[in-house]
Amino acid sequence: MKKLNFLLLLSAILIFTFMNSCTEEDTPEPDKTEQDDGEQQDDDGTNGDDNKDDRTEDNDETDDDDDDAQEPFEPVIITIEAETVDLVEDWKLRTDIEGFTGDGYIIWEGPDLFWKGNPGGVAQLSYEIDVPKAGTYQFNWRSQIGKGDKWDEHNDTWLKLPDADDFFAQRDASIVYPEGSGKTPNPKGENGNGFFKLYMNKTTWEFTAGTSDGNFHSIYATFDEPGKYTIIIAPRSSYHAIDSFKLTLQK
Ligand SMILES: [Ca+2]
Ligand SMILES: [Ca+2]
Repeated sequence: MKKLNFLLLLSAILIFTFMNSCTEEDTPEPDKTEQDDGEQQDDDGTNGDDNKDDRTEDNDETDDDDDDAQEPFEPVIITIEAETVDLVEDWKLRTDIEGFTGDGYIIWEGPDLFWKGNPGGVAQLSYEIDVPKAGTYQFNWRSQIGKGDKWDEHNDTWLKLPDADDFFAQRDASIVYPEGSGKTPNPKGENGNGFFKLYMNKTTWEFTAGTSDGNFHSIYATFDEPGKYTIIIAPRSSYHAIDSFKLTLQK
């Protein structure tokens, strides 16, 4: 009898430990709206780090075989330092703001380029990435407002993944595509030539990026095959400091 009680207690402890080991879901970003060019606090519900769900087998031999064996999801995260490209025009490599990774961060020190037509048409930077596994990836960059502390200034840059099989932004059931992609609906605010305006609202380094003014949609790209793909960024707001990019495979 004592032994049975002991086993029950042990099982309870194991179950409790297992439940605690399951990681929390990302919390969605609350809304906060604003003025100016109409963006929104995103509060980065988007941290792309895939929670790994390490299920350890509990040792009690009492029972059940693994609830049926699905292929375990293997996380894939692709990171690229933003400064690993030949900079053109007024893009600068800087190291003044601490906490960057790699050799520094890039920042557009030319004029603001919003609402001038031809989105993404000026001073493009092009990166080749190696996608090891087909699927849909969330795109984030690690960036911050690089001048002043107004949350909606110096906070956005153009992004396009021209050869991805799909390039879209999503918030819950709402999916948007950039103008020029041939797909609709399009996000609120400026977009075009297949470029999204990616914004964030922090004055510290954060992995977060979204589009659609006042309605933060996270950014995704689907690659039907593994292989080489292209990321193009282009300046929109001056002094948006970008440290690195991250693409995280979605389950
Ligand atoms: Ca802005
Ligand atoms: Ca960097």
